[in-house]
Amino acid sequence: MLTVYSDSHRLQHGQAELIDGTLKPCFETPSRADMVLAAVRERELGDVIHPSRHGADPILRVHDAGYVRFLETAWPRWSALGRDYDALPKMWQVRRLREAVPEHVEGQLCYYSMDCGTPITAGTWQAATAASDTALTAADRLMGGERAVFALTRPPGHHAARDYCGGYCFFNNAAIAAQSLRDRGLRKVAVLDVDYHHGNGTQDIFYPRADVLFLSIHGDPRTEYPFFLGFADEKGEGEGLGYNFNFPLPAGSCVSTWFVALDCALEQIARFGAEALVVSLGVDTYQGDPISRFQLDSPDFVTLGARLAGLKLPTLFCLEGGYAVEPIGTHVVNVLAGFEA
Ligand code: SP5
Ligand code: ZN
Repeated sequence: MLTVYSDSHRLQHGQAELIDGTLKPCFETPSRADMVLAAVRERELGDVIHPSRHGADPILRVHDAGYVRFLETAWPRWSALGRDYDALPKMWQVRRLREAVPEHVEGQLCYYSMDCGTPITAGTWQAATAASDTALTAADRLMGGERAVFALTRPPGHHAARDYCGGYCFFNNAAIAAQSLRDRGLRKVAVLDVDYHHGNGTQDIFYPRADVLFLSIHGDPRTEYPFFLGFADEKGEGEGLGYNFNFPLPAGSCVSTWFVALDCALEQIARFGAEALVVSLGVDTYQGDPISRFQLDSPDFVTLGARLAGLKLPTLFCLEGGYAVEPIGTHVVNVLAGFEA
């Protein structure tokens, strides 16, 4: 399988995230992508190519223009205030507060963020645009006839909604790729999110639409991040009603429960008549993940890949979460090798 990868991911190297009430070193680190690339090479998955630049247009197909401008200008404006540390928000636009976009970078940071775990750094813009270029280059190759392509995207994307960042995500790489496939002529695209956390950003982007089916299997938001979206009764709106499927599972759910949900999701994708599949591939479902609570073990990721291959669709994988850094490469490549077996 072809892999698309850019070293520019290293430019996103946040210092700290707010977790359990204190600032802790970021779980989302450059070493994650380094480990995945090392496993791709070691297991001889296939060629590794660099992304080509696609500019802002394909990003603006799924993200709000004001949000994109904010991400581009946030660091220069923040550092112009004499701040040489990462930008993190300190409040949110909650119920009954004004919805107007503030003028000051500090206010905009709060307005355009979902949490305090997603630091904007000197290199965030470059890293995030390189990640979306990685997904877009993978989409190009898929349209060129590849059966499957792996976009080794970092920072991840699935928590990034139309107009906010969060959950370590800035641009929604999987959504940008799915939209690109639509814009190049595919009529129906499915996005399946197997990360431990609900893909709130991808759901937000495609919620009113019937041309992109979104499905997510994740820890139940009654107890798990991102708390405010990902319930089973969220089914889409307007024309999109019936084209959004959430499979929330209790934290601690066993492997067989997880695979039952996967089978339900796969059945819906087949029924929909998808012409291509985009997989938001988080491996934080692993039993040893430090911030998640499912039970998958290394061989289960091979099974996941094999099940996905059963759909017989052109498939684009985008890397999302997975915070047990040492085995992350094994788990990701297990999925991809299981797909190809
Ligand atoms: C892409 C992705 O997987 N993003 C996940 C973001 C989750 N951030 C908040 C995690 C909070 C987990 N709390 C567990 C505390 C362990 N002591
Ligand atoms: Zn996750």
